[in-house]
Amino acid sequence: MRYAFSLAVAYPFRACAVLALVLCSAFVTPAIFATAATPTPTVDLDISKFAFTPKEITIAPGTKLTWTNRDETPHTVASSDKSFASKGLDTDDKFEHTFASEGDFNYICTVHPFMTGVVHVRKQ
Ligand SMILES: [Cu+2]
Repeated sequence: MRYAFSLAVAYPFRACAVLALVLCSAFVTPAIFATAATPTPTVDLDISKFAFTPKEITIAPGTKLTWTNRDETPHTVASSDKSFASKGLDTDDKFEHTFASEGDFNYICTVHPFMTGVVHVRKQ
């Protein structure tokens, strides 16, 4: 069930569809979960020289972004709408967030608020 939980976190709508399928099926097997799973698309971003790189990015819903701090200075990744926030990231620390739904997500480094970035989540 831990797998089902992570599926629900990463793909809430797909998880609902899978759940409906399970509830309707008299022949439930773990294979249903295995065939429903698709790899999560991932994109890597850098935090380097006091900037998010790329500063602006457009992704499809369900994409996971991973920020890596390449600076010697601690940084954070924190959205304006408080939908995600990292802890302080030391050198080479990573922060991941999966964007489930469409929208524009502005974020900053709370230590250096002049560091800004934006994620556009759009169906493609
Ligand atoms: Cu910073």
